[in-house]
Amino acid sequence: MANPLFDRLFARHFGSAAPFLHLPGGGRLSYGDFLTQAARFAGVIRTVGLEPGDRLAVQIYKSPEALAVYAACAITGVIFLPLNTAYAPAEVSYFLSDSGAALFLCDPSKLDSLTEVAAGAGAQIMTLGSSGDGSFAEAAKTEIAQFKVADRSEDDLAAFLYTSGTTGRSKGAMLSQRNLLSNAETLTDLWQFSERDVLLHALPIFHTHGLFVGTNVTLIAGGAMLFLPKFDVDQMVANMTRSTAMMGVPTFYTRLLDHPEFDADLTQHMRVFISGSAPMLSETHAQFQARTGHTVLERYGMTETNMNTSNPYSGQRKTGTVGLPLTGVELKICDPNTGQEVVQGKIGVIEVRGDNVFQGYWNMPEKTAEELRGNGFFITGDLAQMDTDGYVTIVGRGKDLIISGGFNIYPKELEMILDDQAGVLESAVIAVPHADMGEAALAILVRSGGGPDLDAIKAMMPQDVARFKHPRDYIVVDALPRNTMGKVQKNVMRDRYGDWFSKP
Ligand code: MLC
Ligand code: AMP
Repeated sequence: MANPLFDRLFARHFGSAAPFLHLPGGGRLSYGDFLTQAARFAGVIRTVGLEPGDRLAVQIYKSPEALAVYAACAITGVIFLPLNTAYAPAEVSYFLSDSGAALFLCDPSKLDSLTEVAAGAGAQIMTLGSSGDGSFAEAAKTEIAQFKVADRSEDDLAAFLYTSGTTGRSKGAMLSQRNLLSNAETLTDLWQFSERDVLLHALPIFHTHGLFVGTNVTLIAGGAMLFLPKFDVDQMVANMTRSTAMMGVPTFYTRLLDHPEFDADLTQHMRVFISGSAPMLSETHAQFQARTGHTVLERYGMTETNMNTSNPYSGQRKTGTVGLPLTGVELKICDPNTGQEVVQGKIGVIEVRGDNVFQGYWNMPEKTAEELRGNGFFITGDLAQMDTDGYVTIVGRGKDLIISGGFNIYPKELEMILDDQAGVLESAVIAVPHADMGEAALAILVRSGGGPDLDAIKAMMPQDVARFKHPRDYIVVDALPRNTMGKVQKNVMRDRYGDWFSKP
């Protein structure tokens, strides 16, 4: 039986006493023990009736057990669908129904609020807590830890990751085993990860960065992770000397730079610091270099494509760029209107093709066709230029998207809700620079009649929308700026309110 994802990420670690996860309290979990747990979880997945190709959705807090569910999906050939733990029940409901998830795992504390949601979507519900508690973990205790590995090929789907769109409706990006494996193997080689590495891991494991980059690279290299439940700057500093490598979003780096104990001594043994998911400011690069002597290695990726480009490990790291296309990734910079490649040095939209590029959006052939060309190139929506050495610099986004602390916020999703509120004629949500999060959402509301009741709006939002998406502030105006064609000019508002979050 073949199963490339299991064979290349997990199989050789079976029975190994080598450390896989170091825990902040000082405990550690070997590869062998981790896989034994995963094999038991695989048993439960089969016992409750899931077959290869079925979807298992999880909204659980980061823990070794949560990661073992990912491994259990690889063993059983079930498609892993991790959800942001911040999503509200209404959002979870959509993901479960849209994906047709057969099983949903949630934290025991959320069982009451999510039971109906799962039932409404036709999914079974079980619980898995961050200390290994819950009905799923209980059921696993009676399963035998045997490796009945499902027969799968590289073309089979391994994961769905939902990503919102400019229309406001989330789309399930279908990732095949080949998508994940090709990218992780390329990155392991490029960044020279080995069994000697300990990755300081504070990212969530429901997104590409923490799951497919951080975890898969570690598994392929046979290294270990210092597995923190979430980013906490004191914990990062406390665990830095136990690690050899770190991956993070730019907010991790700015917060570390604000910590008084973060200096060259603390980081001198570190092999590499990698940043991505959002642009790192030149001043952050410069401060990091001045403080630690390390040049942050910046790379660029997407949910739909895994990683596309990276600065080199050994060659020149050009700060302000996202580096060179990865081996096996074809990258073109194209005219957004014609799709033709622009002349070298000109700005255009990045298009990429390769084994890293996803298989399309689940049940959305029209959306897939809009972004994934028939010839295999994916239109990223990121605006960039390439220098004469082939390094790519991202200069902006063609898509209306806010990236806040590495999480995506789609203005359209918020605008649709805000437009419906009493006293609001229309709304625009824009990205405004924010010292901590890079960008934050600012809502501009056009008053109708007596105007909106902002307190009522703020009170209404949490039921439907995850908190990280909520606008950080609201402004009420008489009209939005429009061009002569009547189109709302978000660029004018971004200029006008650009210092909103930095004003004293
Ligand atoms: C938390 N909050 C955020 C937020 N994170 N608000 C806006 N943007 C964010 N990213 C809000 C919470 O809702 C809460 O609001 C308050 O901040 C405190 O919550 P917290 O959980 O204590 O926040 P904190 O620990 O400070 O989290 C910030 C963070 C985290 C930056 C550490 O967001 C994070 O880990 N981001 C990483 C995201 C990531 O992995 N991206 C990769 C995507 S993959 P309130 O109102 O309740 O106080 C991808 C492809 C690629 O992009 O290239 O990698
Ligand atoms: P997501 O859809 O969450 O995967 O976010 C992907 C988007 O993050 C990309 O399309 C880019 O806009 C952005 N991104 C990722 N890495 C970088 C980077 N290093 N610099 C600038 N933007 C980035």
